[in-house]
Amino acid sequence: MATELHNLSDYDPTKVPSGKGRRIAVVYSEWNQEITYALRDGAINTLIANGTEEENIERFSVPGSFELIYGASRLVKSDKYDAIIAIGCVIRGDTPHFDYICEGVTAGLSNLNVTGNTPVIFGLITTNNLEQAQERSGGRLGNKGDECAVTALHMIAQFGK
Ligand code: DLZ
Repeated sequence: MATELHNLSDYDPTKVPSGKGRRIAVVYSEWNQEITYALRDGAINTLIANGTEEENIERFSVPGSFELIYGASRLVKSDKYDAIIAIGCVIRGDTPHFDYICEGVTAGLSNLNVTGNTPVIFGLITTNNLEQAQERSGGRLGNKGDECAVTALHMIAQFGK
């Protein structure tokens, strides 16, 4: 989680395993796209900066964060990827949808990590307002997409497939 003391984009490049030859899928939500595109691009740029070839990174869009579950599930089943990064942004409004979506996506992606053999990285931002989301998608607190990319490379290096 981002805090005043922890910037999401801070990492030590000498401690990040190389992404060379790794195949990584990035599935992202179109809902709140101002945020999710910035997260997606952050993840992709960080993967490339750490050696992943651009042609080995595939992008898949889904309408909303809830559809990340199905999208990531299909990608796990394809067995084509070393890791899958799931990116979405849910902003609390005057709707109970916030809680349902956050809980649903968290449970769905968690379940894929328990049952599948491809790590699914949790790139869902859940915030009270747009400003907090902006702070975490390239703003004051860094970019959660960067953190997801680094996490994916660590998981691949640690567990392989
Ligand atoms: C319906 C909905 C609402 C209210 N808010 C968000 C949101 O903040 N972020 C997001 O990614 N998706 C939202 N959605 C859409 C749902 O994720 C989903 O696409 C629809 O409920 C259709 O299944």
